Amino acid sequence: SEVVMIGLGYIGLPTAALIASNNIQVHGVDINQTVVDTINKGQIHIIEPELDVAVANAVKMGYLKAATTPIIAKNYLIVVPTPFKGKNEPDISFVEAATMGVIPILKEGDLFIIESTSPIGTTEKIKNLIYSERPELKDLLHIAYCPERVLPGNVMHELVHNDRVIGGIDEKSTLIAAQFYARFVKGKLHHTNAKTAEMCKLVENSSRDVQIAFANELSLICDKAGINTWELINLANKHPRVTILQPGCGVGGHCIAVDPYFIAADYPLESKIISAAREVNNYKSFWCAEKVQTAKLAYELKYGKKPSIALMGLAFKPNIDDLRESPAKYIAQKILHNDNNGEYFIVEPNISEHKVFKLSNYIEAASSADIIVFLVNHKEFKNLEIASDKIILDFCGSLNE
Ligand code: SAJ
Repeated sequence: SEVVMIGLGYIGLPTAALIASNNIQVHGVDINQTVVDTINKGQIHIIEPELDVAVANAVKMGYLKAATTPIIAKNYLIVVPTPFKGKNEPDISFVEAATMGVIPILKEGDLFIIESTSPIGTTEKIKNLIYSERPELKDLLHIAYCPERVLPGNVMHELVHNDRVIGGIDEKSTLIAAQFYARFVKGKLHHTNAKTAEMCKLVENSSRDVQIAFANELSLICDKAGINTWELINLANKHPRVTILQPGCGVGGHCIAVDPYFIAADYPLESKIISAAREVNNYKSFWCAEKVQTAKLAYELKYGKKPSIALMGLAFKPNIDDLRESPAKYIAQKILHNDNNGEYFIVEPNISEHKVFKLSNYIEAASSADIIVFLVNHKEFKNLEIASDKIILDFCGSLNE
């Protein structure tokens, strides 16, 4: 095989399929036997537009095969998760384990790439690990860090067209890694060193987190001041050098709410704004849940009966069906947990059923409930007709565009 791809998840599998679609032989590795079997049948275990066709074709043409162990290749890519251990400490043990798995088969001239989001200095650590196990290969491998930056929901397009940052442990490694990506990436390939590339990935997501935190902080101030946040932000953004993002019910997903901790854990004294942004964005979800609680009590006091409540949206962002690490789901769980005999309409137009929540149709929910809570700015909610006697809590600007 030409390429061994270790980790066949949300990034590894699409990347493997893309490389294979360029008639390059890819051997995919995953520790999960069910995932391996699914892929070898030409099927997929994750949801991502266009991925099903790409994998089916790659497997049918014989360019993509999956297994639980690696084989000898020329290029090795590590695309495994880097979760947390304890409280917000990044855990690179999957990257280390994946590396250990290929160390015995590495040979002179091979290219070894880490794509997993990693704390600063990880590539250097992994280099030392490899050379301590195989001292005879010292300086004979090409090792680089090349983060992915694709947007869930648009992965197959962005994998090809986004620019990439390529950071080798030396200039030759950077060059060889860039030549590899040039075979399937159309975006520009920017050369740097490994440390800068590692930090670049973390900074991109931290930057977005900080900017969203600013919008969320404004929304709290506006709520107290009696000002419409969306009108305010829209007006401020008319200034030629101001671009404020949108407030919401918190920040979710597996990257933006996670990566800033990778910087803050290693540089706690310096990461003041980065840490504060995490706090603001986490607090925003808690605040939204409290607001619903308050509205419910106010209704009970006024009408002497419990209101029915529609919770509009569960996904972690608009117009996708991904509920993982979703603040809207967290808020819904918190509200239902505090009130298990209330009448609720839980709405998520992008999925048909859920194992915990009984889902309702969004039009029916908006016409039946006494209190309507917009948690996610899905396109379906934009032109909803809502009777004037309803109480509306719009946390994501659904009614303001
Ligand atoms: N959000 C807001 N207000 C906004 C924009 C977003 O509240 O104005 C919220 C969303 O609702 C969501 C969260 O932020 O809960 C994150 O959504 P997102 O669309 O900003 O980002 P992700 O997590 O889907 O993907 C990000 C992207 N990074 C950047 O845009 C800098 C993507 O390019 C990365 O590849 C991905 O993280 C990753 O894998 O790291």
